[in-house]
Amino acid sequence: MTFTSASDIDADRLHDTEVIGDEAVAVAHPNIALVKYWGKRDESLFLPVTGSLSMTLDIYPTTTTVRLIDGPADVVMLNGSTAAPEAHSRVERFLDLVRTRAGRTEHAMVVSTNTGPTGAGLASSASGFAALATAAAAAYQLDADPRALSRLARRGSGSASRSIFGGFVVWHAGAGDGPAGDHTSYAEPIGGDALDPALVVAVVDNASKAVSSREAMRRTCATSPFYRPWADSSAIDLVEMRKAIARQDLPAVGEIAERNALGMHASMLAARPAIRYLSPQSIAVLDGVLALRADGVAAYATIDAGPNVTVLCARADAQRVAAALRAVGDFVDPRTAHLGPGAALITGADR
Ligand code: 2P0
Repeated sequence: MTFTSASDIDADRLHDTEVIGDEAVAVAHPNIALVKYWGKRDESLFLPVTGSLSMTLDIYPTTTTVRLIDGPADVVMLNGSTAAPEAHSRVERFLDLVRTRAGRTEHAMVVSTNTGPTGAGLASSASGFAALATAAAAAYQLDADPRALSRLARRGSGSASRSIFGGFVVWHAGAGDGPAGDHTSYAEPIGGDALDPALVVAVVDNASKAVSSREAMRRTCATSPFYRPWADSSAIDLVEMRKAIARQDLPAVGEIAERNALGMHASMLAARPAIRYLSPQSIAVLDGVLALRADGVAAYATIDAGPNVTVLCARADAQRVAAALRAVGDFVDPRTAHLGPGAALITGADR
């Protein structure tokens, strides 16, 4: 594991601070939803409209250090640079939540290194806030079991609630609003790892998206006449997906995942003004997936809030799928992922 310490990256920024001594390092992986989270019923508590189900990946980890400092403000370093104001505020607000719960007041230096594309619809905020929640809870000595950590991570980014756990994970929408919703909206692993699929991530564009998923889901909920039908059908997809995973039925898992994702994009296309993450390259990859199926390969697409397409298939078919996607065009750079682990603290020699 590559670990860059805070002092390696920006020793100067610590000149007017004193390290208090409490430090924790955590690693977390992104997850790809097979039944999507798209829409909040409560923006401040990050309560989703629907439940969702994901697969935690074993690629693109984020490593985050939280070090308590005796300084005037939080210091946030993302991928070796000082965080932009908006990202800084997001981290600061999250740390405020942790500090309030822990009854602590010290500021922190946060150093986060993400190995995947950031903000490109490949779940960097999921791995980022899952790692931050895990490291911050430890640094501030907040007593949090995995479910409490999942609820905490949710407050940074909804999808981060799922990256606390490895394998297949369901995030419950929860019941009610306010504290009741907050307590009942958490993620948990559901087993089913015997299915052991591959996800071939067809990266067609590494760039950060023009419209954030937060804004896009807000606009979709508020203006798309197709949003409610999608949300209603997604609730059915979630029930059917859990059954398909339990019976290790890869074609059913793939069909549900593909229809759920395309329905989500359809609801965005009907937003006013429309949100279109799909690019001509995305469509070319979707055609490639159809061609694979016509050739008898069980391959199914899912797409998050960006142009990159992720293709679900059997582990044994992953190389063939990656080769077929590469043949779609030079713009496709496939990476193969499998089921990955939940967020964890890194201790001692592993650092
Ligand atoms: C998902 N996505 O289920 C869906 C599918 C993108 C498309 O979760 O506002 O970054 O921070 O809660 O978690 C992206 O949304 O949004 C996302 P916030 P988040 O993975």
